[in-house]
This record gives sequence, structure tokens and C-alpha cells, in this order.
Amino acid sequence: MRKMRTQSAPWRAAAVLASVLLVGGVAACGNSDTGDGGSKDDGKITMGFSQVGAESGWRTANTISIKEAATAAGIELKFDDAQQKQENQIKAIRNYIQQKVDVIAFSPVVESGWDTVLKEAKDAKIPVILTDRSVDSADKTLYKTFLGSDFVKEGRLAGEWLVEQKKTASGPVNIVELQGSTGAAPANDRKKGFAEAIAANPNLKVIASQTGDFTRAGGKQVMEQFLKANPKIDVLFAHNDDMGLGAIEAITAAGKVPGKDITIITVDAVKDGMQALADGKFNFIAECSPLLGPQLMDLAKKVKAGEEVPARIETEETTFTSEQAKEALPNRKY
Ligand code: GYE
Repeated sequence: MRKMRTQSAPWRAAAVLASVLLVGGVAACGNSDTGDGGSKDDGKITMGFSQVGAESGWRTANTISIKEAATAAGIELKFDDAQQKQENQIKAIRNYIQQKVDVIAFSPVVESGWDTVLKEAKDAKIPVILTDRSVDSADKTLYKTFLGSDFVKEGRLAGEWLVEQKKTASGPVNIVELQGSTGAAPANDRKKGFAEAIAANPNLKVIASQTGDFTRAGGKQVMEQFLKANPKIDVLFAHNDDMGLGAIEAITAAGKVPGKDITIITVDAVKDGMQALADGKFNFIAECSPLLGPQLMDLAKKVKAGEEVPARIETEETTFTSEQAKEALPNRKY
């Protein structure tokens, strides 16, 4: 695990630009290609960023972090919201290649199907940084680095907490699972980590598992179906806070008490989720930090300067019980 310092020095970019102008008037031409890359060598870094969408509180916080960090680092940001569609992300990335940005960064909505467009970026000599979510490409030279969380670990931490809570259970413990968007790395990995952990106790059984698309509306709707179809639900594992918050509405409407009649475990720890945890409506959250902006900008500078960067940079995270959420809430940034 590595932590990187944010370099917020817009004046530095300005100084570089000024010296370029003084030395050879190169920047005055405005479009001189470097030769070693497809981008313009005007001393300023331009990043093309393709965001998944605006599906959750996590995503909103992530977008804010990226925009603020770009401004602080003096990086020009071109930003596109793909509205949860891979085809929109591919289109945005192709646009960035055409515009000859210095760096492309994106958070892939699903894991598969990126090789062709990543190859196009590589051929155009534009470095790509994966942020938040990864891709399943076998060719690791298609991107420079992946900055984000260990989603398998998050699922495992959620499962391990449950195993501990239910260690004295003498009968079956019925679990329902609200999965994230189908095909997304955090949905695949959180499911896997959770399943591995609860395998420690054969009493713990996932009786239903469906996608709620990482949204509140999705979580509510699928939980309603779960409640109708299953008379005995003991535990809900939701792959993010938003789906858990939607599920709370369904559980309450069904005349049950969230956090008491049904134990609720989620992932993310955004403010609304932490509030629900502090209020006893959620019981446990595995944290997933959306504040990736400063590290991303730092990496962009390094990659643009031709420096080596680690192939994988993992975000530091923790877990929260209700008591810990009460303590952490006043200082929570997102
Ligand atoms: O957990 C969820 C969001 O990719 C880690 O996407 C991210 C996930 C996050 O919609 O809330």
C-alpha cells in the first residue's frame, strides 16, 4: 500500500509554460507534437477522464474529488459522464485519443471488453490510468497503473464480521445479497470475498442474490421482492450503502425493523450510510474510499514525465461498527 502526496501547485505549470515560451517560442505554435507521444508539448497536462455515471453517493464524492484535485494540481480536465454505459465510455476514450490529451484516466463500468480501445490509446502513445475499478485484460501493458480499492477484501471483511456475530447460531442464518452493477469489478469481487468468508460457517447461507445496480431505487425494489419471496430473512449484505438505504425503506414498509429484525452490512461508508449505521439501521460497513483525485493527479504527472509508477496502488481503508460510526461522523468528508 502506498500513499501519495498531492502536489497542488498551479503556479508550477504556469512557470513551466512561461519557460517554454521564453526558450523557443514552441508553445506559441500551440500544436507541436512531441514525437514520443500523441499529445501537445505545451507544458500543461490535459487529462481525459471517463466517469461511470452518478449512480451513488460514492460516485458523486469521487467525481468531486477528481475535479477538485485537477484544479489544485493545475491539470486541465476533460470530464465525461458515461451514464453507466460501456459504449459511452469507449466513445469518450476515442474522443480523448483524437484530441491528443496527455493522459487518459477512467473507471471502467464493467471489467471486460476494453482491449480494442486500450490498444488504440497505446498505439497513439497516450498513457492510460485505471482508477477505482480495473479491467480483466490479459495484456497488462495496455495501462500504466490501477489505483483503487481491494474489493475482494471489502467483501471478506463484511463476511468475517458476520461469521463472528453468528458464531453461536445453532440454526440456519438466511442471508440475502444485493449485488452491484452486473459485470462491475466491485460487484464480482465483493460477492467473491463475502462468499469465501462465510464459508467458515455452514449455517450461513445466501438464499437470494440479485443486482440492485448500486442505486437506492434498485436496492429498494429488489429488497421488496426478496421480502415477498422469503418469509425468513436474517441478514442483508448490500454491495454499497445506497442499495442498503433503499432496502431500509422496503424493510420498514414490510413492518420489520432494519438493523434489528434484519442485520444489514454494506460497503462504502459515505455520509448517509454512516448516519444509518450510527442510528442502528445498518450494523456494519466495510469502507471504500472515493477520494482518489489527489493520487490520480500525482500519477498523471509522473506518467507524463516518463517516470515509472507502481502497477497497482491500493487505497487504505477500514471498517465501521455503529459505535465507530458515531465517533467518525462529525469529521467525515463525504
Ligand atoms: O462502491 C459504489 C459505486 O466502484 C467502488 O461504485 C465503486 C463502487 C461503489 O457506485 O457505490
